[in-house]
Amino acid sequence: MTAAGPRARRTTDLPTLVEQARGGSPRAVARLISLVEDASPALREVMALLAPHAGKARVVGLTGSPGVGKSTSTSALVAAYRRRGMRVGVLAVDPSSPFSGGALLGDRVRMQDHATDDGVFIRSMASRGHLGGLSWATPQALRVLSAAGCDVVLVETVGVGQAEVEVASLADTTLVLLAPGMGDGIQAAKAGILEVADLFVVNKADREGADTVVRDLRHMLSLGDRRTDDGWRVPIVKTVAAKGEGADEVVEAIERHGAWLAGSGRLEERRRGRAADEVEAIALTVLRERMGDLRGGETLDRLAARVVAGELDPYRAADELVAGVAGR
Ligand SMILES: Nc1nc2c(ncn2[C@@H]2O[C@H](COP(=O)(O)OP(=O)(O)OP(=O)(O)O)[C@@H](O)[C@H]2O)c(=O)[nH]1
Ligand SMILES: [Mg+2]
Repeated sequence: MTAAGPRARRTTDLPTLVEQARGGSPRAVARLISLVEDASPALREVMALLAPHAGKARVVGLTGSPGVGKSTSTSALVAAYRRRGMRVGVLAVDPSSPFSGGALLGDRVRMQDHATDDGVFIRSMASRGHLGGLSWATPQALRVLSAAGCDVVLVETVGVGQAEVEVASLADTTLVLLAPGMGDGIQAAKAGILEVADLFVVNKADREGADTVVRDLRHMLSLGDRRTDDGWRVPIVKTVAAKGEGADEVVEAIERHGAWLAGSGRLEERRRGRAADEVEAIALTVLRERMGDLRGGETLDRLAARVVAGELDPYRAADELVAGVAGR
């Protein structure tokens, strides 16, 4: 991670690009997010330029099983926020696949409703498999969208598993979506999903079984009782995202959660936690790169030889290596 070198200078005038993005240019926003996606060396300068303008957007994460209606709900929420005159960013993150796949393309088609609205930024991002990709790429993309004047950014994760939980840690408010006919209420109990929800959305309420899902959820929440100390009671909202029904109620619940977060000091706490994760991820990347540079290099060779000769134990050798790497 070096400062923007000659390559970056030639291809982009970064301060101009950042100014354009701040002015709301969709092209500039898209280019900056591409830099994030590509883990470009120019990011160091971009992030320095963005730092004073970031952190203003509310970040709302949407997670849930495939097909539950995340993209449809995102689109309905965009419409609801636009009715309130707010600028909205949408980030569809695919942490599992190295390339933007069919799912993201499908989402783009669904987002066509908002494609011509200049108060909406929509962007898909694959983390291209770089180490700790989500933990720093998503916050950086969020910074770009925030600097571009988004009042709220909706983050939809494509893919399942750990990523669902990981994305939750990136959001101010996490929506967990469920739907009837997708393997009963137990679906919520898996993989820590219940713990990350600030708000449950039972989508496809036009289908039979929605009330059962709500009832199961209530039951599970009462058993868990995890939020009593927090003072936040996790609401359950029923929606028919395909018709936009319930989107306003979801936005209102998100607003209530936002007010609670701010009032209780949790917002600051969550954001600090996120920044710590990001700084740590970048630091580890830098260290890994420097260690990688050392591999086959003189210092490591010399230390290895001393370990083989019995002059040095491997811990002391590692300490020396780390000290050398960190001190550069
Ligand atoms: N009946 C009904 N169908 C819905 C509703 N909302 C979404 N759907 C349909 O459910 C299917 C999946 O919706 P998506 O929004 O793509 O779901 P998703 O969670 O984004 O799916 P992945 O991105 O693949 O994980 C689509 O065919 C939608 O039209 C709803 O409220 N009612
Ligand atoms: Mg989707």
